[in-house]
Amino acid sequence: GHHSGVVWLTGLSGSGKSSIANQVNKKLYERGIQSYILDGDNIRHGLNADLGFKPEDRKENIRRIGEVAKLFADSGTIVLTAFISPYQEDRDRVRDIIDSGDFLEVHVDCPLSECEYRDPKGLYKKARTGEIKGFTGIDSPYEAPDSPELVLESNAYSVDECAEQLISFLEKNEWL
Ligand code: GGZ
Repeated sequence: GHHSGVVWLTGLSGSGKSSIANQVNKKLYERGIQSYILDGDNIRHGLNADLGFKPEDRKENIRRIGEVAKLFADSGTIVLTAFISPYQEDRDRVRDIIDSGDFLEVHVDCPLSECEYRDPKGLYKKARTGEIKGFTGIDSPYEAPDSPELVLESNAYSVDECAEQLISFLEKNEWL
């Protein structure tokens, strides 16, 4: 049997959190391990549709996601979350509600310049022109993790390599 818990990916918009989570999810499925992704698509459009991107809304977004992640982990699932989660305090609060050892903070570390270059949805461009206000990395802060369990350098490695690094880390820590 595997260990259930929460793999918390944090990083800038465009850093590759969702792509890596999807690749890890696929690899776990192939091994017969139950995992589930929480991301903007299934959370911000539903449960958190009432929240925007003001600091207090991001805080509440992360708080609710933490509670949902805890429930999934309690049910025996490996939860992969893919949210910017820019504030250390908010990530620490999630860590505090999850059983010790069952929370892995993973920094998907990609330079802002690269995220901005990728700009898959054109949002950085809109942030630069002022069409979007309070965009993370432009005019809203991103606090890199103080002491993450793992750092994935998504600019130096491919999505598949980052996924493999995460899987190896899970094996080393006896989650798999
Ligand atoms: C940051 C924003 C913003 C602002 C819309 N700041 O590339 P994306 O589109 O898919 O990822 C971003 C996503 C961030 O939502 P999160 O729930 O991960 O944020 S947080 O953890 O801070 O609550 C981006 C889009 O939403 N987006 N406006 N102002 N990202």
